[in-house]
Amino acid sequence: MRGDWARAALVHLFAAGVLLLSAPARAEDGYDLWLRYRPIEATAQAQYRPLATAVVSQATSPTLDAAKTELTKGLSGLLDRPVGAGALADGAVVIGTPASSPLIAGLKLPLAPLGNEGYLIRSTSIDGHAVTVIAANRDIGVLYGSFAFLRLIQTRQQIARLDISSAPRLKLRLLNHWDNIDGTIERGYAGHSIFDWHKMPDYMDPRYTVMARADASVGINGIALNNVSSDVWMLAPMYIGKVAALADVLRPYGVRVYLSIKFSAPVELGKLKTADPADPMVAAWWKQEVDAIYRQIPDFGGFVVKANSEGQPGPRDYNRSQAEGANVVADALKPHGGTVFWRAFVYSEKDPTDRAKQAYNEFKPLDGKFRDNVFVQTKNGAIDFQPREPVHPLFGAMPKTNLALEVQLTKEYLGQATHLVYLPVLFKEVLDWDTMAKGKGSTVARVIDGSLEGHTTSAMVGVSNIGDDRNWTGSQFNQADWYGFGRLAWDLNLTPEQIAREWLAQTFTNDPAFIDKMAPMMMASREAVVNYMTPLGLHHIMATGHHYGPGPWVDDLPRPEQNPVYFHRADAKGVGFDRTPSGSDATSQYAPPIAKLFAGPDIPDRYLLWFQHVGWDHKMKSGRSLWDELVLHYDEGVAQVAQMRQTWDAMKPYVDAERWSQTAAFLGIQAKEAQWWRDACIAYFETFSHMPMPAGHAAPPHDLTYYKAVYIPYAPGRTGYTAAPFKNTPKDPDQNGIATQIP
Ligand code: GCV
Repeated sequence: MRGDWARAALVHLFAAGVLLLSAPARAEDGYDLWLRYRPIEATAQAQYRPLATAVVSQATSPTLDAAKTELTKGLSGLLDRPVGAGALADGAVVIGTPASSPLIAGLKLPLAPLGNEGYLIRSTSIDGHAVTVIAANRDIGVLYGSFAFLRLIQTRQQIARLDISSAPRLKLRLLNHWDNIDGTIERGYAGHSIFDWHKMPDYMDPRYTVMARADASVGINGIALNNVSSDVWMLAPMYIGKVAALADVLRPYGVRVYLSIKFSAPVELGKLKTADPADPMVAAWWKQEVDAIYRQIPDFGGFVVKANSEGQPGPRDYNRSQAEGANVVADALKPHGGTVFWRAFVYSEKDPTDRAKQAYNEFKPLDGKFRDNVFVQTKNGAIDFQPREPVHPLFGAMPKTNLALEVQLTKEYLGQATHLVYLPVLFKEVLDWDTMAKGKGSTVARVIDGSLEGHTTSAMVGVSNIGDDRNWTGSQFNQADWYGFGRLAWDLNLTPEQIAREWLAQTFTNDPAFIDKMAPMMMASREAVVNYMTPLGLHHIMATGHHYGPGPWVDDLPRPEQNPVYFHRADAKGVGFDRTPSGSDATSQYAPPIAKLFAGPDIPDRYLLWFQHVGWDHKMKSGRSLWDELVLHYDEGVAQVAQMRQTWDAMKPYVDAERWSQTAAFLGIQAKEAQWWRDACIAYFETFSHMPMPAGHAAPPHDLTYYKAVYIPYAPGRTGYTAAPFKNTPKDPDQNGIATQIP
């Protein structure tokens, strides 16, 4: 009896011990991103341990040391035993370049095709020892290869017979932080800026290094530090000193710094009379300014410029073209190897032309006029980062110009911090889009990688979603957009599903029971947001200013081309923007087969209301009327979010409490807001269609007045946004008893 009791107690203790050992080592809040390096399952440890016993690095440099540190940290964590730097032995991981490592040089590896950033990982033997080598031409390739090696273990790939080589498809893979010097972030939903300019350079927050590691782990090799709607102070000497200190922190990780500049800087900072790019004094000022930057930051990346856009100054102020503006800055950067990212996001309230056409009209005639160190940085669509947009017609239309693709990671129009929307699906839709510019197969991917027109440089840019929240990006799942952006920019052939799977494995657990449910949920999440916000080609019907929540009724903004009613054009006859030849003729900015498709009856449903104004009873491909189809899509979106919540509920056993609860709460917010979107939009469009709800679909619970009165004065992310209500919003909602809360 005594023995039985003792045995039982032992069994319990053992069970408790096992539980303790297998429980997450500490509470997780998302800070460690996908670089958590928590111990993998014991069986997997047994497999991997003999193949990763020590790290052999025969030289030191900041980048090689970063690689060594990452490997020893990662391997020790994943394999749950100390893996240090050591000597050549069985199972060693030998890292280096032929120049820095005699062991690597002796192997005579085929590194030439890998360029400056590529890497090779190979299982081989050195002096009779079975080893893994991580080799590259440059130290940065070794760092990228080290992250890739760790990823193999994190995702439980075999590492016994490796022969992998990889080089990035795009040369420049950049994030644009829209951070202001005062710590706010335009369209930032993850807290304040992580850059504490006031304390730099004396205090360099360790988070800068963690961020650089994360960027490097997915191959991001440059960041613009400040908002494209730029503050001229950023170029002042006191800030350049701080930027130099930050560049020192980021350099070992292969991340170069860029700055957004204000075109009027020669006047505002330089005290010149003009910023006219044709004025020799202006050119000389830019040269002197740029030379001064490079004296402190020899590998400075260059400038991002938002000119003559949304109130920003630019060359048009002096009757000069966008190309003349770009070139004066490019000429100053050229001797130092710097690059200009000149944004094509231009539209004017003074131009009555369809806003979707304006950038093309202005930039297309300038094809071939930009210097070779200029990229025309073009948003994925011609309006503004909508849940779905047809691709910007400039892609494929400027063969003699370097075009960079700009996508937005911070979800300004897609539910901001809390909605779970996995963006690589959107990015891939854009990259795979066939512009038909040179016949079939002229995809956006081939435009931006330079292969379509034989350009030697290439770039993709993501508007960052990083802030000082503990989880960096405002939600756990927004991290996947940062991760996925980098992975895709490195390898445009990856599928969003592959990326989701590897991100899930690293960020949560490798358990197939988790991943097989979560990857499809992430994949479906993008279509869900399209459905509950802007189905069938609707666009830009968000509330104004902050773009949070529905506002299809807004018609009173001083700039007409920013009003939601401008975009949907609902009337008694129907809805949609006629961009066919009988309307604004924006369709003709696309290659002829696409123009014809978009202007004709075979247009895919998903772009219908973007390009055509159709009757409420228009017969859709499904046989249903447009009105019924619209309602069905809104309801489908709401149902998809309900499904996502159910899926996540079932994932509770696989996820630590803190990250699970936060995500569950955010999905709750998303469900509430999806319903709000659906109800408000149906209530609004019904005032035009006057059609009954399709059978089985409930009418919105309130009338339109109710939804119009919802007033959110301080939604985050809007720099300079004032809380003053617009005409449509009752000034004193309580007085007339109208709700101001999200229903
Ligand atoms: C930085 C949209 C956003 C602005 C942003 C602008 C841009 O209009 O709402 O906040 O400004 O795009 O990309 O320049």
